[in-house]
Amino acid sequence: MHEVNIIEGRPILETDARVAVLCTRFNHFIVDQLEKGCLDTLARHAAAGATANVSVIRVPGAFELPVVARKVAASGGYDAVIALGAVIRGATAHFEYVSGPCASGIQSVATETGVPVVFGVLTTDTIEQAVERAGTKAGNKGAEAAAVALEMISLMRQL
Ligand code: INI
Repeated sequence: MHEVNIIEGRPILETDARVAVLCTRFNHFIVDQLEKGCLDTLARHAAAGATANVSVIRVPGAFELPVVARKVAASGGYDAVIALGAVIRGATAHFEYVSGPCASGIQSVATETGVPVVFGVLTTDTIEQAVERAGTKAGNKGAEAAAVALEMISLMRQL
């Protein structure tokens, strides 16, 4: 086997890395837990003083995440954006109208601006499933999103 050059991100929040965490107010009971998991993971992987460059931005609902993510990403002031929210089918008659545009909008922002925008939005059938993914038996989607953001910041810096 010939040697290959492997390029991969390291899960470290460097002092000069700027991260925006967008949190929806809708379903805040769940999203507050995602925010906690996210900030905790960032802090645990942060170089001394690095969390000073982490900003939390509150957004009305998941439908608004893409437009806010676009403004933040296009500002040039951030290395990654983490979008946190919860869309719960049982709680809305228009689940598809909110979750679909949210997911595709966030992906468009990332590809169009070149800034990683991490999809930390729960899309579940029930409130119980959302609770399970917000720091109980199925982990914490906010913490997972933070880990992805760290890896992506490091990866993008090497490319
Ligand atoms: N927003 C959410 O973030 N999650 C939901 O489950 C949800 N439901 O149930 O409708 C939701 N709706 C609000 C939406 O995101 C917008 O804020 C609203 O439609 C105004 O544009």
